[in-house]
Amino acid sequence: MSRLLEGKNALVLGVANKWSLAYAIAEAFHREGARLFLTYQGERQKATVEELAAALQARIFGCDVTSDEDIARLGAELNAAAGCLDAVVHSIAFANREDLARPFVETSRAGFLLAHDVSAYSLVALARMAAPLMRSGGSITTLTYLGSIRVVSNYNVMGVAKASLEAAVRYLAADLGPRGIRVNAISAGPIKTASARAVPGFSTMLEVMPQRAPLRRNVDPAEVADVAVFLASELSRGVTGNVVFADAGFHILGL
Ligand code: 1JT
Repeated sequence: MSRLLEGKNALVLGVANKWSLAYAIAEAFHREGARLFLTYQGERQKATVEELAAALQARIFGCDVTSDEDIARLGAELNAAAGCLDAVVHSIAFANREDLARPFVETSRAGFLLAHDVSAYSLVALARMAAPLMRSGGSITTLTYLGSIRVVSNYNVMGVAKASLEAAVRYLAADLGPRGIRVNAISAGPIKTASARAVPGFSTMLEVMPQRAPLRRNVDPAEVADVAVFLASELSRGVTGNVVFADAGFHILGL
């Protein structure tokens, strides 16, 4: 069986630990023959990401996506190490815990800007850095959640940041399409990652899925990762500006 990402250079941002969706995606990319470049944020994560990267024969680079300087340095490091890039996976989001726990109407200006900077603007900045490295076209994929288009309890400012992220996917797809660069999002169902655990009421979401979702179950990181493989591969060469739901069908429900 030929592998779907054989010989492709892929940058994956957002690996924090082995439960990260970004890590499941990196594992699937490795399985499919990609050469991997992972980023970590800050010295605290370095050792963890270093260890995870070793298993995937991946190179690692430090990058805080709120820093233009860090993104420029990452671009230069990738150019030196790989010369060109075929795929980018953006699996990064942040909001203050208080902003998730409080009603959306209470969101502070600083909390709103931080959530949007880390979770949405970072995709724009990374796309601008990556595009010149995607010399023979490429694929950029980000991760989103249903809270962008529906009101989900406790998601609050993150839902608004994800709405911005999904709109950015469409505008980036239009800008970069003429250069053969596709931009898409995966809307994952609830999955128990470290980020998710930090959110009040998250367990309820996991319990509702087996009762209500069309497939009557939760999704796992490997299923999200396989959609990411598809979006980075030639199988999706005609797909751009899209949001693909990997959520056991939950998003279709009215009720
Ligand atoms: C962040 C967090 C972004 C949790 C996230 C996220 N995108 C999805 N999740 C999981 C989730 C969270 C809630 C939810 C459903 C899924 C936490 C840190 C900031 C970034 O609704 C109950 C709240």
